[in-house]
Amino acid sequence: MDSAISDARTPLGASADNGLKIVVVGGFGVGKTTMVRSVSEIRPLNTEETMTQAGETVDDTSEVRGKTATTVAFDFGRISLDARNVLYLFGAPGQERFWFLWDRLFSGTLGAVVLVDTRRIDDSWYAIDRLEHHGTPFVVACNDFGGARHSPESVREALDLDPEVPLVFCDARSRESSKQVLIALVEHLRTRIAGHAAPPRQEFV
Ligand SMILES: Nc1nc2c(ncn2[C@@H]2O[C@H](COP(=O)(O)OP(=O)(O)O)[C@@H](O)[C@H]2O)c(=O)[nH]1
Ligand SMILES: [Mg+2]
Repeated sequence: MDSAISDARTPLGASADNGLKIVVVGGFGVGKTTMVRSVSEIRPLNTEETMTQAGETVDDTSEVRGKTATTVAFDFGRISLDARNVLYLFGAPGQERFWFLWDRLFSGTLGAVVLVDTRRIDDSWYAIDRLEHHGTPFVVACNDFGGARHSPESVREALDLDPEVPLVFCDARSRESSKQVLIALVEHLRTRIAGHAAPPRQEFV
């Protein structure tokens, strides 16, 4: 991670008056917190809590080696696009016990990134189901945890993805790679908007 970026507390420009919101969702340990941290220009506010023994039977950490913190509420990061437009990033917890937060979180959302760990594809189903239910546009990003890389076709099939939903591979620890995921989402949004007469103005709420 670029520490010069993560350590900076860049003040938000006074002229920034248009907030755009993107959410990063997916199962436990897929790299949501990592991605929000990688691309954010501020030290992201997050609510990582050291996992206690009480959570041991609740959160399945067997596939997530070295993970000692869990996101309690959500991650929050920010990217200034230009003098007026600011992108806010929210990383939403995937665990079932936080699902009540989701509907509020999705209001006013421009689009979403669904992060997938290809070793645990099923964990991201719920996110996709909720996004489709809300009509929120999204891209699917397979986070690289090493090992054999799955073909895009096999991931699409496993997730039963609509052919128009973009599928990309990324490393959430890399700022550049995470940025490419956001660009894929923005391009997807532009393609969708081009197909509609009047693009709705989205506000951060
Ligand atoms: N190898 C690898 N590890 C990653 C990647 N992204 C995240 N991790 C690690 O996976 C663990 C879970 O990531 P985290 O961002 O906390 O997941 P979250 O529960 O979705 O917020 C952490 O130990 C990260 O350092 C990645 O792209 N590659
Ligand atoms: Mg997290």
